[in-house]
Order: sequence, then C-alpha cells, then structure tokens
Amino acid sequence: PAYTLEVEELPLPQDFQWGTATAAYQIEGGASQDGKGPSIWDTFSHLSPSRTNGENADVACDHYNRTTADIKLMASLGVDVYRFSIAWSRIIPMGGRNDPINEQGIAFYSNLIDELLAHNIAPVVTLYHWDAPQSIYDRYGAFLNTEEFQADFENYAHLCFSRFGNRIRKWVTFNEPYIISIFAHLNGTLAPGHCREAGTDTKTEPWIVGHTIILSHATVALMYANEFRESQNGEISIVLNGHYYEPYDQASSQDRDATERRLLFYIAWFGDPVFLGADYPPAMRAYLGDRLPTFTTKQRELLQRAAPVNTYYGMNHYSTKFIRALSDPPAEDDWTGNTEELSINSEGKEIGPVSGVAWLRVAPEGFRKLLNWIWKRYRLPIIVTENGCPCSGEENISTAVDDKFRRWYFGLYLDAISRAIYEDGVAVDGYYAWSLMDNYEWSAGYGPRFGIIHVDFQTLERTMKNSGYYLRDTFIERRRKS
Ligand code: PNW
Repeated sequence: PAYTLEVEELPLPQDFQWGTATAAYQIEGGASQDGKGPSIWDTFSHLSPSRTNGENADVACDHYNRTTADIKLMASLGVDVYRFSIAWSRIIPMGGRNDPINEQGIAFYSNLIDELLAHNIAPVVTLYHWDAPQSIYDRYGAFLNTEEFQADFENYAHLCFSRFGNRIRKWVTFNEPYIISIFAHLNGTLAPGHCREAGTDTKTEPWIVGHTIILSHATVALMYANEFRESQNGEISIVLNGHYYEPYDQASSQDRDATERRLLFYIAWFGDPVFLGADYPPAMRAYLGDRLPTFTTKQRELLQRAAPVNTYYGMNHYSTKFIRALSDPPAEDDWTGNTEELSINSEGKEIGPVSGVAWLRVAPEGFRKLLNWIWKRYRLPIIVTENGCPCSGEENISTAVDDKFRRWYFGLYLDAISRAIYEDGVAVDGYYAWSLMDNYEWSAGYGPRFGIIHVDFQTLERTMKNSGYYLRDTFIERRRKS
C-alpha cells in the first residue's frame, strides 16, 4: 500500500504504561491438560462442518507449556504490563458455584503471575475472554439466564480475587460485551453460535446477553470493592470495543444522525449503564422497544452503586468505518440502529489503507476522535487494552517478520494517542498491543496474524518481529521526549 501518512514519533508521558495482550483460548493450548474442563470454544472449534476454518486451539501456541520462555521474550521488550485472561473452566472445570475447584489450574495462573512479577511486569487479568465453561451453557444457556450466570460468575470472580488478588492491581471483568452479544448470539460467527440452533430468537436474545453482562459486571465490581479492594489495593473495570464512525455522506443529516446512533448502539449500550449507572441510551429504546430488557428498580440501584467503582475505561480499538442511514422500517432483528457500515464514502474515498483483514483499515484520526468521544462521555482515564493489525503476505516467515505495515500502523496510532493527550486534553494512561504473539484468531483460525512475535504453528518456534523491536524502542524514545 501507499504509506501516505507519516509517523511523527510524538511524545508520550513518562509514566505511560505499555504492554501486550492475549486471551487464554487463543494461546494456551492444553485444552484438557491438568483437569481443565471444556469451554464453549472447545466445542465450537470442533463442530462439523467447521465454523472455524477447519482449525481449533487444542494446541494453539502451547503457551500453557511454554510460559517461562514466553515471559522471557516479552520481558526483553521492556513491557510494563501484560494483559492475559483466565480460562474459567481451567480453575472450575464445570463452571458452577457448587462445582469443584481444580487446584492444578489455579497453580498455572499463580505461577504465571509470579513469573511476571519476577520480571517486573504488572499482570492485568481479564476474567472473561469468551470461553464460558461448556457445562454452564449446557445446563442453563450461560448468558441467556441472567440470574444463574450472575451467581456463577460472582463465585468464579470471588475465587480469582481470593487466590490471585494479592498480586493483581488491575482487573477486567469482561472482554468486549458487544462481540459476545452480537457475534456469539446473533451472527453466530463466534461460540456458542447460539442463533443458528433451533428455537432461538435473534430479536431478543442478544439483548438479554448484554443485560446479563452489565449486571454481572456490576455485581462483581461491587463485590470487589466491598471485600477485596482495601486489602488488595487494586482496580476493576470492563473492556469495551468499538470502531469510530464517519458519515457516509457528510451533507446528509440522516447519515450524520445514523453515525452518532451507531456509536450509541455499539459503545453506550454498555458504557452508559456501567460507567454512568444510567439506563440504556434513549435512542436504543426508541429503535428496539421491548426487544431491549428493562432494569428493575433494584438493578438500577446496583448499577448506580457499582458505577463509581470503575476507575478506568478499557478500550479495544482497531478501525473506523463510514455509516449510512438505512430506510425505515428497520429489519425485525436489526441491531445497528438501522444503519450500514461501509469502507468507502459517497465520494468514493476509502476510510484508509486495508490491513491483512478486510474489516481493519488504517485510520488513526478516527482513533483520536473516538478517544475524545469516550473521554467526553465517561470522564475516566482510558487504557487502550487492545490495538494492532495483521498485514498481508504473512504466510512466509521472512516477510512476516519484516512487518513494515504493522510498524507503521502502531506508529500512527501512538501519534494519535499523543495528540489526544497533549492537544485535546484526554487522559490516556496506557497502551497494550494486540497481540504478544500470533495466535488462534477465533473463527478465522490461524490465518490472520496479529502478533509482534511470529509463531510457526508447525514447530511452535517463536521469532521476534520488527514491530516488536519498534515498540520497545519507540516507547523509550517517546517517553524520553516528554
Ligand atoms: C478482539 N470488530 O475482537 C478480541 O478481543 C481479540 O480476541 C481478537 O483476537 C482481536 O480483537 C482481533 O480480532 C474483535 O469486528 C473482534 O471490529 C471483532 C472486532 C473487533 C475486535
């Protein structure tokens, strides 16, 4: 591609925290090692016909058996932070509050945490990155049963705080509730792919899932604040993803309204109840009516008490899209606020150069605008908990390791953060590159490579990419400049 934009290597604050991020199912392997129970992803990745490109993560990067070497390699980059997730079914194989605990699973994460701390890397722990225990899905539909899930998730979180919390300063409850609700329970491209089964209702179920996540987050945040925060001195919040959006046709007021509405349907769906203790955005109620659940008085009280517990906004962000208003009435299972996402606008202009996957285009100005939008609405310091991209032509290791496109993407997105901080006054405290290493990209299998470390999935050999060295150097340089 034409590298039209130029990286300026703009400064970042001296105490800015950088790190890398992963998720358990994408890297660990050891799918049934040491007493781990099956998760919905173990099931989903073995369906036939395959919905995951014929691939599963039984072995993945085999990180479960290569932890020490992986941490060493990560430490060589000078990271401050490592964000990983716990596989719920590794430590409670059947998942439920009356089910047995697996001490071997706990030992794995406990050791991982100790090794990180020994290298001066602060662990940031995600409790849920998409791999619900299969058993709670079989028994009651997992997220589809709000009360059951809330109670089991609280029990699981309590176990994590008790066993690991003395060494953890930053917790994340859920990774990307939007994706869990829509991709896993409406489009069906992610586990459990519920909507594709008989007797499911795509008009209401994704919104029930979202409701469950919001209330489970609030319950656990409050529990942490009441029982653990004082002795463990940590923070807790949630990670929301979302694109930025620009109107397809600037001159169309319908497209401009649709653009703002799309942001509400994507981000404020969760952000308003979680961070403001508020109801769902009025625009969502207007479009969805009683397809959207309502919070009871007691639930509203829970949300209001839990909201101030969140001390940061965890932001996953990858790209920007154009939005066009669709003509009314919306489809009966519409989840978009009756809008359409496009990568080319009414004048034929692309939002940015395409990466190694079609949905991800380089648009750092959109990132800067979204940082501003979030800051204005929620007034919490933002941590970019995921950002990164795959490149094209990565099948071959020599071009994959010389990853100029990814370097360029990182450089531009870090410049956007610098501008947001110094020119716009947005509080951004950290940046975690997605991902530490190439891994199992969910339904896309091992195709797209997001890592700053290359993994050969035949030999499992690791090789540092140039973008990894770039991040090591640019954080030194940018923080020195400030
Ligand atoms: C994130 N979208 O998911 C996940 O947290 C990671 O596990 C995943 O590997 C990474 O992004 C790369 O895909 C997303 O459609 C899934 O914009 C979809 C979108 C964004 C993020």
